[in-house]
Amino acid sequence: MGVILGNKEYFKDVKEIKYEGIDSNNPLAYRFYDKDRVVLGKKMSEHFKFAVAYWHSFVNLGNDPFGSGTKVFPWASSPDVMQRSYDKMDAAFEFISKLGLDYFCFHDFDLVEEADSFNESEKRLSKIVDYGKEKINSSNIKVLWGTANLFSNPRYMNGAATNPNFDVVSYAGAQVKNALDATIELGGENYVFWGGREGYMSLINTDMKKELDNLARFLHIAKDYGRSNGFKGWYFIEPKPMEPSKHQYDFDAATVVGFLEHYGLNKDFKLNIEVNHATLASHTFDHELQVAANAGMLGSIDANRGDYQNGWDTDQFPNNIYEIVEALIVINRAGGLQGGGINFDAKTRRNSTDLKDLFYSHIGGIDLFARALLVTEKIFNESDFLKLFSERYASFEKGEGNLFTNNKLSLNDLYNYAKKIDEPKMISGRQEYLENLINRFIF
Ligand code: XLS
Ligand code: NI
Ligand code: NI
Repeated sequence: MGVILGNKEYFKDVKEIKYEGIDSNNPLAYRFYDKDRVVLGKKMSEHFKFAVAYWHSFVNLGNDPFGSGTKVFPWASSPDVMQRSYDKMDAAFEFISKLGLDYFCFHDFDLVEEADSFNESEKRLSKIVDYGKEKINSSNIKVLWGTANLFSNPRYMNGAATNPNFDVVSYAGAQVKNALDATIELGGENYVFWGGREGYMSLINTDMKKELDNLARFLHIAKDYGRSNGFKGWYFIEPKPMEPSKHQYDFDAATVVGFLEHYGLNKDFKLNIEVNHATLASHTFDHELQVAANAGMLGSIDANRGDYQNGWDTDQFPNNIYEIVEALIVINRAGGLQGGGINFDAKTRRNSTDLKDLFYSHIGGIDLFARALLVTEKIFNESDFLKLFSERYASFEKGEGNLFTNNKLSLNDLYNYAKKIDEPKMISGRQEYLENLINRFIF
C-alpha cells in the first residue's frame, strides 16, 4: 500500500520500515518480522495483527504525577481543535503505514479532545469519524478495537458503570453508545471495556454487590446495542487489579471469566490480556493467557512490560524474549487469539523525546514477537517439548485413568484402585530440562 500521507509529512527522516534479516544493523529495519513469512501454518502478520495504540503514541505528551509533558508533537500545534485532530490522524496513518502495520486502537477522546459539553464532544467525534472513514477506505489500515475513555474525566471519580450516582452511569452509557457507533462506522473488529474506575477505594462507602450487578447490566445493554446496530466483533474485557482504583472489579482473568459466566455475558465477551496488568495481579503473563484460553476466551493482547522494581503499570515496550516465548507457546497451543491481535499498549519513556523513538520502540516490540514466534516454531517442531507435555498426563489416557477422565469412577473406585497398586512412582516435572530446552532455541 505504501506510505499514507496527509497534507504534511511528520516523520520525514524515516522511510518505510522493511524486513532486512538477522544480519542487518539498520536500527530502522526489521530483523525478524517478515510479514508474509508463514510460520506454524499462518503468515506472521496474521498471527499478530499488530496494532498501534493511539493514546500512547499520538496523544500523551509524557506527563507524570511530578511533571508536565516533555514531548513536542508537531501534529498537536494547531490552535483549532478539529485541525489538531485531523493532523493527529494524518500522523497516525503515516506512522502505521511506515511501520508496515495494518491496525490501530483508540479511545473516543484520543481521536479528538473532549469538549466542555456532551453535545459539542459528540459533534467533534462525528467529524473525526468521517475523516477517519475516508482515510481507512483509501488505505489498508483498520481498527483492531475501539473503546470509550471512562476514567480521565473527573465525573468518573467514583466509577462509570459502577458509579453510585445513576446520572453518571447514564452519562457513561451515552459515551459508550457514541464510542460503539464510532467503532462500527470505522469498521472496528472488536470493542474493549477496561474498567479503570470500575472498582472502589473503600468498602466503608461501597455497595459492592449493587455495583457489580450494575456493571453487568451496563455491559448487557451495551452489547445488545452493538449487536442491534450491526456490530459482529467480540467485546473484550481487559482485566487489571488496581491503578487507578485501589480495588478494580476486573481484577484478573479468573475473576473476569467468573463474572462473565455468572452474569450470562460469556457468549459475547472475551478477554484482552495485558502483560503489565498480569504482573500487577501477581501473575505471569502466560498464566493469564492460559486462564483465558481455558475458558475459550483468549481474545486479544495489550503488549507491554512492567518493571521488576516498580509496583505500577509502567507500560514499557516489551523486550523480554523468554516471557514472550512462554506466551506464544500458550497462545499457539490454544489455537491463536480469537478476533484480536497484539496492541502495543506501551509508551516510550518520558525522556525519549525524539519522534524516531516512536519507531525504535515499535520496531523492537514487533521484532521481539516475530523472533519469539520463530523460536516457538522450533520448540514445537524440533524438540520433544509437546511430547513431554502430553506424556506427563498419559496416565489419564488409559485404563482406570481414562475411566476417571470419562467421569466413570467414584471415590470408592479410587479407593479400590489405590489399594491394588504400589506406592505411586515419583515422576520428575523436569522444569529445568524444559527451561534449558526453551533457552536452546532462543537464538
Ligand atoms: C490502562 C489500560 C488502557 C486500556 C484501554 O491501564 O491498559 O490503556 O487498554 O482503555
Ligand atoms: Ni491496556
Ligand atoms: Ni495498562
